[in-house]
Amino acid sequence: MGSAAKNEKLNKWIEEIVEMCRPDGIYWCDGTKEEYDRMMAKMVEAGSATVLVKRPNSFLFRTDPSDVARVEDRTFISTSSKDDAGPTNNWLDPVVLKNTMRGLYQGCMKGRTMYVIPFSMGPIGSPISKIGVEVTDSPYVVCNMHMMTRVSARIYEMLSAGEEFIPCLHSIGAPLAEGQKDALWPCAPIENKYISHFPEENLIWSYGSGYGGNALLGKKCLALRIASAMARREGWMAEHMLILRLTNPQGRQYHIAAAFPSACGKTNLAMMRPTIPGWKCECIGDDIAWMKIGPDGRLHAINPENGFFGVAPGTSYGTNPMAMDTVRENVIFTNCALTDDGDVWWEGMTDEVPGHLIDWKGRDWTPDSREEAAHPNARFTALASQCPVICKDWENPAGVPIDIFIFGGRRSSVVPLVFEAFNWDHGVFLGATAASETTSANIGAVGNLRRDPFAMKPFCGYHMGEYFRHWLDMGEGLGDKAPRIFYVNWFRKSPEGMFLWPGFSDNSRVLKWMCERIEGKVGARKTEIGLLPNDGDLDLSGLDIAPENMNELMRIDSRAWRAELPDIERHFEEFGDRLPGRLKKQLQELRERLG
Ligand code: GTP
Ligand code: SPV
Ligand code: MN
Repeated sequence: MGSAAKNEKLNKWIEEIVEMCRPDGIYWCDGTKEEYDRMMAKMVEAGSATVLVKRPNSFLFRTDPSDVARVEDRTFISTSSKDDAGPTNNWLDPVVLKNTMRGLYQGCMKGRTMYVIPFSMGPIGSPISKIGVEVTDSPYVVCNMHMMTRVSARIYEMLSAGEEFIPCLHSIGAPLAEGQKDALWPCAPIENKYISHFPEENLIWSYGSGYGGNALLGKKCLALRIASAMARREGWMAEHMLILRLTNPQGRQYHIAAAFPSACGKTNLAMMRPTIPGWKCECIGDDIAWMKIGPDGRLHAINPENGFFGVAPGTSYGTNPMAMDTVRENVIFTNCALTDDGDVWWEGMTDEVPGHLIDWKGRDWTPDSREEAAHPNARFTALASQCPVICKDWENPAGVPIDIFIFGGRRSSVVPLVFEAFNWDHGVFLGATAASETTSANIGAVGNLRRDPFAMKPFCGYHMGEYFRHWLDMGEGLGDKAPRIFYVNWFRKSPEGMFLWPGFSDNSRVLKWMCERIEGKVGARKTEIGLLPNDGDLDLSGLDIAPENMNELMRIDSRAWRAELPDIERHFEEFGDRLPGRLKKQLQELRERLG
């Protein structure tokens, strides 16, 4: 078999997989550009990748129409006791689940090459980083992992020296019979898809999907679900958060970490270009933060990823110019539309809609077509280092000290533009009760309001009630060095269904208010739900916004908030006796304030 590393656990694991999955051959990845180019060329030759002549070294993939997003219904946290997975996760007994999956894995790589990908989440060799090894039969996954994680032959040396790793097994679940022609995007039917996590043994088994978080196992599976369980055991945090550095005109730096659910604005905020003069924003990460209390007693965050897997639709030079500049070259596009001159296009990219396109399903498309040209969850994969506003400290193993936490979501009504938590417990309550309208980042209904605590409902690898407790414990550990907590909603709408707030770069105005709160430069008015900006404190200079829109954005409708209470109560009841009493107390206090 010819292993690339002298690591007993690794070689035994690989042997077992070969025995079970029966690939035609094994390839040990080294993460080099030659490797990437070779694999991409093969996919172009096979017809699964399209060369984009307008963008150097960039390619377009079209997935099977059934394989376009994460599959939360098919995602499992498999702990020996069901109670340990908690009410927000799908659970199956590990013995039962492994049996079912072994059945599916049996011979599943026949006719295909099995790739072994050694990768690091976080800079290679940094004390906070974790090593993973993903085994996959998808060359698309290999190329994406090259960008989203640090893939390198150096990791084989570390493994040979006895370093620990997290095994990540992935198969698209589509064996090829002798002489059978391959599909352009092979995958398994939905009922055979399994995205399984065994947090008690730091193990990931994924079957049947080639898309995003289902298949690039370093991302949601390792860096969030497995890492969140490790973080709780070891006293740190793994969160679904962007990280940014904001610098004010005096040169004072603020580090902000914000948790919004999938497709609710993390990438956009992380790369924002402030509209307010003299302020600067730099990106450290756009999706995941790993945070530890440092020697200075503050919370330090790193971005464990190496690239962006960003939502394409809605991205334009008007909304997110830094993302547009990030994706000029060396990009993998998935489920975008193809223009006649060999570029990609998606809804919202340009004011002028092209007269003809090939849509994400490979069909001719014109502006008269009824369906969207790009899938709403179409994505780009690009290196973080290509982002023009990437922070010079983004790979610093010591991380950056967090000053501000932001929670939020997509709420067309009720929730104001911004408010601040009264204190840590109240902030944890805001995170724990966060709600958002569902998006196409998951396969399922779009636009349904659901509780998505800390934007972690799909990503918490253990009992959510214990996760709340962990947040409270971290607050105790941080004491007066804890970040201040805010809540935002960029998505409130008018009765006519228009966004009231311009969003994007104008969100800098809201961040500025937060920084001024920290400095004690501005006060705030105490309301039932939290601390709101005083009139005139939110910097709206140069912004053309109707005063009635501003009023609506800041309005607190006590009746609507009272109407939220039964749903929050039901949500909390789910956690039974694992719900911390301090959160029950917060709910009681909210009830009293609302009267
Ligand atoms: P994931 O990668 O799924 O975790 O998503 P994300 O949280 O990074 O969301 P992203 O920044 O990609 O934004 C998702 C969608 O929301 C895009 O279509 C954006 O154009 C849109 N969006 C982001 N920020 C704003 C905003 O401030 N206002 C409005 N109206 N839309 C926004
Ligand atoms: C998300 O859904 O939050 C994403 C995209 O970041 S995926 O990697 O597919 O999970
Ligand atoms: Mn995400």
